[in-house]
Amino acid sequence: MQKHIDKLPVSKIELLRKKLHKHNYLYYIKDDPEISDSEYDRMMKELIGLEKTYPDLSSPDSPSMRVGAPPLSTFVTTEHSIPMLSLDNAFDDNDLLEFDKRIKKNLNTSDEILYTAEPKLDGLAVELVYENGSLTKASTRGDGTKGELITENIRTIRSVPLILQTPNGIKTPDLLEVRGEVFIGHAGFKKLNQNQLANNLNIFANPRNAAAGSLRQLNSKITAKRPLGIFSYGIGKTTDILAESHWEYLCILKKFGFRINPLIKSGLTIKGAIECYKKISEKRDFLPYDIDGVVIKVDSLKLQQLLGATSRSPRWAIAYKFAAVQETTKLINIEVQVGRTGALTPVAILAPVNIAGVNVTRATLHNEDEIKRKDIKTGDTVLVQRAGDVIPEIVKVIDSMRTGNEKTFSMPAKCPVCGTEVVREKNEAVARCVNTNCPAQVKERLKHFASKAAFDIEGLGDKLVEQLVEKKICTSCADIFYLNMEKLKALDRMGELSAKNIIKAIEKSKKISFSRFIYGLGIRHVGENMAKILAKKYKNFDELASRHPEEIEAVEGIGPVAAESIFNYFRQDKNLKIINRIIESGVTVVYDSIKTKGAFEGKTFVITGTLETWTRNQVKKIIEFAGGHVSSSVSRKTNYLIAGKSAGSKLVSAKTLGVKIINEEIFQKILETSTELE
Ligand code: D41
Repeated sequence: MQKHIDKLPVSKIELLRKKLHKHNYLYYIKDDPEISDSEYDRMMKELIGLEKTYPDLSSPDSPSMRVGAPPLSTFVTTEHSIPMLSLDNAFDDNDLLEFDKRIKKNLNTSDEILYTAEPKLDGLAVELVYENGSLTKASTRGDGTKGELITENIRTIRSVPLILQTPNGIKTPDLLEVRGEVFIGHAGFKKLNQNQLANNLNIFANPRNAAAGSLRQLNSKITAKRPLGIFSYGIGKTTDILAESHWEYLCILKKFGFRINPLIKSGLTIKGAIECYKKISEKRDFLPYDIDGVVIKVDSLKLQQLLGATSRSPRWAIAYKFAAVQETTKLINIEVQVGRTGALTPVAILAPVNIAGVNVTRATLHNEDEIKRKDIKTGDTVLVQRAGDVIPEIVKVIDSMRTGNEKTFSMPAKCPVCGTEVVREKNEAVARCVNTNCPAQVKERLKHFASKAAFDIEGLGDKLVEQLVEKKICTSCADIFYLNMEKLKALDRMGELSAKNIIKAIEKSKKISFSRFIYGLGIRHVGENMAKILAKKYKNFDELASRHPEEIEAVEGIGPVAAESIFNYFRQDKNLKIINRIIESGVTVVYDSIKTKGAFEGKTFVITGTLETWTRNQVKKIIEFAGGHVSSSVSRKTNYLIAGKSAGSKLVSAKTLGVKIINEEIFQKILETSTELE
């Protein structure tokens, strides 16, 4: 009997997809629909029906994927192939003229430089990866180096092409990484909050928070219901794209079907860019989405390349920010905080006030001179401003509100925490507590050390750190690694389980990259990015500690002040002792120069004899990290025997079986040169 086989509706599905892609583009990118919404919905319904019946024909590129995919359990992080740098800021015309001067000086030219000016969307930067014309990966900017994989969420955004358009048969590149800003417009934001309210859910303070919350949904079906949009502003890594300017890049992106902000202007001199900033500022209140400034970019890609970047941002771009939103409130008190480096920072305690959607209760006062200059007194009514993510600050005192009962502030002569004399060095605006053992400093150093970007010790939060320091259980970061159940259980509100979890988290943190370790030390002027640069440049602590300031300063991305600070840090015996104690506790540093990951994939090692520079456990951890395995006895399957001093019977067996024998020195060499073992 012959079975009846349904003819697969391949061409029908393909046609529907093609039509839906086209009408999606006409609606969301061109803003010029050809068919009614109900016609679109009907086609989509038909497609979804067919894909349900024939699951083998489903495809990640299908327009139906915009409704969301099955939920994830966690987000996976992913590395950007080219770091997504930040933008430097300009706050007035003069900053912009200085930027232009710097560029001319760097390029050693007096020729006019041409710029593009684009509205700076107040959303979240993302990267979209297209392989052979299809969207395969999308991620958040994250820390610039690594972001979270949010592919399914991005697919739900209607203005993101799932497949690249190829008008007039333009060739699709094998690889195209597109960068853009995801945001929620005003109308969508209003509707979303009405909806949240109606469903008894929290409302979002502002469109940016709403966009961030929507992108970070594990369930993309929720994201699909959020009114997210995107404007693309640049290209990351790519193949096959020939362009000479940023403007050309944008035109190519437009052809591929990306939404490009219509207010972008190119071919501007610096004066023209300032004019453009003014025009965009005037339009700001009428735009259907939030912008917080104008990004000015050198147009020529060749000049961009010549200018390069610092560790933080490209030298060829700057964000000219709009003046921040301001409110008035009462300054109730001025507290003095002691930071990680001993710097005393006066902080204004304010009567709570909502500024652009955020509840503000504190503002930084920077330093004593700033308070004097602005004539700020306790009890004053002050104008407070908040700009983007920046800590709120006081703009000025409202003189007319003074009653005469205001109190003048003076910096304490002694540290408010440890009582040590406060020192303010010549040419420095900050006063410092010079006692490096000051509990406030130790606490801040510990918090920094355990923070996410450093040793990332879960559970070692502010409250715990305060107790550990106050009870003198930890006087330095190294003490963290000598905590045990007994010490932890003696603390207030510490149960058996919490203590166990903390010990576990500490153990977990003991394998750490060189850059995180450097960052965790909290050396003045060494941030995350600089720590990464140092870890790439220097093999290990010995090498880093032996360098002179001039040598360190010669490294791209490191300035003279940081170089001096790094040099001084390693000249202090106390610091070297802390590093040694940390390493002695069993912390394994994975050096950048050691491209271990996968280098020992599938290889079996046996360790024998007495090792001199490593503990057996360290060697084991490194091998396992690199994908290898450590076994206790030599067999034919053993690839390598690491032989220390006075090796015995295992060495004999290895020789008889023809197993390759290496000593510690060779093991280290293999790691450092990242030679793949054959
Ligand atoms: O509209 C924006 N928010 C925007 C952000 C833009 N129009 N251009 C940008 N260009 C860059 C460089 C020059 C570094 C490629 C950016 C950003 N960066 C950016 N967004 C978030 C961090 C950096």
